[in-house]
Amino acid sequence: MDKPELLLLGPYNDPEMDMLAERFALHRLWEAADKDALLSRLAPCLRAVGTKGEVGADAALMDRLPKLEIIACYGVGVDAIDLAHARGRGVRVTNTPDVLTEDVADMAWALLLATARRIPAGDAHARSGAWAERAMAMTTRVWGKRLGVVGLGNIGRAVAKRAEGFGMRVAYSGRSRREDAPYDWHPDPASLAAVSDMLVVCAAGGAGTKGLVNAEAIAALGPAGILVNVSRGTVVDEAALLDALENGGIAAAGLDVFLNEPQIDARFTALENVVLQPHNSSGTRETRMAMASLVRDNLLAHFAGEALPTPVA
Ligand code: 8YV
Repeated sequence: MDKPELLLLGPYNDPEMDMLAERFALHRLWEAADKDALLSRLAPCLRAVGTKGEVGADAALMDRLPKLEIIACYGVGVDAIDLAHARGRGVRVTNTPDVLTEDVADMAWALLLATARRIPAGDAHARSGAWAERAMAMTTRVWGKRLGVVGLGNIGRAVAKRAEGFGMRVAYSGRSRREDAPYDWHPDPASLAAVSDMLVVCAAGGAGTKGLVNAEAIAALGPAGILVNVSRGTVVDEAALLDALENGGIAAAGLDVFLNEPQIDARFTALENVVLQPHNSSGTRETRMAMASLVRDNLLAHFAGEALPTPVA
């Protein structure tokens, strides 16, 4: 039997695409010299699209593909997929929850420790020979401090759990109190920031959380505060964050996500009090393969007429 066709909107890692190619006839949109021509050629029969968190799928793309039945997202965040349009068209959407939770929490902690303990500056100090001349500048303690988690979903909980090992007092903000969580709840990031030394942003992206961590929250974190973001650039007021980082409004930030990725605001690269990552929190070989496997399993289930393992819509 012929393999079903699968249009990938953006690249996965090579071993993952090789794995998908065993079961699907892959078409790589980003490599097409004439994308429009590829879409036109596929339109009469293409039933499945694979995308990724930051690429998503908009209404225009869906409408180019009248036979489209399913969009499988390699990523948990589906904020860049027009879910309402997919629902209206009867297009199923799947994502990759759970498999990436612990890696994203690890990255939040890596960024927290790297910013507070100034790991990149220490590395440069040891390499450059400056060590023989003088001690590096003092850093900030992490253990025992007050951690605020914005958004206590699976990833937020995994971040909070790691804080136990650091003897930290944890609080969180979110739309509603989580009765099963042993932490103080705050209704918004500003009141959470006021009682936190460090704020880790884990809330899902999308219209409902746009600018959730606003200028008021950043100001409430204060001049000694550290902000980490592993969710989406849209969740933080980036202009307010840049102002605060430049003017001493907060001490430092560890950022994996930005507005306008991958062309991030050049003001970030001029700052010494930031540690930057290229949207790579889930970027371990193990997790990325698990994500791609879940993309495959959702697509295979769909083509077999079985229940989807991880449906969003
Ligand atoms: C990925 C993500 O970096 O899960 C998400 O929502 O943004 C990330 O895990 C991305 O989807 C892979 O390109």
